[in-house]
Amino acid sequence: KGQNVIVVQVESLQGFVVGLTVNGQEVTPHLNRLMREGLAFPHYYDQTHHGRTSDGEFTSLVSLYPSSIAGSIYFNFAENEFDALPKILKQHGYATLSAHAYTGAFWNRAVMHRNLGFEQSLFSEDLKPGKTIGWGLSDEDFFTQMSEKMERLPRPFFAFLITLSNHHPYELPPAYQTLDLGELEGTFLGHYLQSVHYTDQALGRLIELLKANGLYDSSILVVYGDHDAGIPQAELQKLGIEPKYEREYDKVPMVIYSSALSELNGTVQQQVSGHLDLAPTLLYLLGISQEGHYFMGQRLFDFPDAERLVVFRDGSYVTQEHAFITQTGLFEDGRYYERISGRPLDPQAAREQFLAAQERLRLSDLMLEGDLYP
Ligand code: GP9
Ligand code: MN
Repeated sequence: KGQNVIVVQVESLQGFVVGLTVNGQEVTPHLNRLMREGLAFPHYYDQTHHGRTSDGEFTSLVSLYPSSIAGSIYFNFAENEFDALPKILKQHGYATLSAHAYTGAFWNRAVMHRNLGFEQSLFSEDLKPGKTIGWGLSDEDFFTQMSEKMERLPRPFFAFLITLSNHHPYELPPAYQTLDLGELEGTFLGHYLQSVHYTDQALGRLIELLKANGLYDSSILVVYGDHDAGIPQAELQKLGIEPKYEREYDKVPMVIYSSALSELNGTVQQQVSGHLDLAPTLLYLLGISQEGHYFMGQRLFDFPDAERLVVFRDGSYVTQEHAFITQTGLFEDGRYYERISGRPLDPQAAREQFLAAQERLRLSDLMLEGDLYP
């Protein structure tokens, strides 16, 4: 209770990189270490849809599903009133800051971040110049500026930092490519590995700065990926990744570290979960009651639930034991599997949970399209 909250949403950080080594080199050593030091969620599914990064933000902060309407909620429902994590934390005395090194017009963030309750938002137009990678300021310079910024914020604060450097097509300037990739060098996958390795290094720098200024031990630090990396299957195969069903690898790393988690630090939570679970989880950790708040996700603590459904916008879902995957949204087109082994099962057994998943999507759509929060 009372700790600062620092949430880092990492661009295109997909789950398969965790613990991965290539040519004897760890691809994400800093993320791996944080996952060993904090509480790791290896089955955190990507629940985004058309809105990509903006869906990553929206599902995590608002805990509603992405919209079935083409385009991003950040544009289509910018006039709505939402009950979002930053707004709730502001009501509980938190200073709220969001930051991202691209223009505030992109994804309509300048408008939506204010709507969601960020008192202050910093975009490329507000940041100091520095080294540039891809679309803008490098993650390393971004984190350095943000560390200085967070030091000066009133306490407690909630900072939501969205990275940028690890963006498709992942073509990092040669000077930043530090992995020795052998025959993967120059391939699409090779570019991604170099790029995600760079962002991991920047994350390591952020953690170092937070340790030096005392924020590491007075904050809850959350790091997760915004969505999958969009790597073609033929490329993933080079790492021996062969999905037994669609979405098997559509997971993003998720880790929570807080000095106050004591014995939970250093543990791995095997339960399935996803983006929508972030807001209720953080409120729970901070001792803020969920009463009067309407989340479609579920907190990741103190909530053992074998029936937990992680629902995707297209009507597919996973549970601890099973995965139901439909390409068209229709039950009749669905396939049903044992989630871990990939063994195919009779889809008829999935009907009841499919309908429960449909009901959740319907309620979420009603909240969104009816602007029902008020
Ligand atoms: C741009 C960045 C990228 O600001 O967040 O968005 P994406 O293309 O991943 O949706
Ligand atoms: Mn993105």
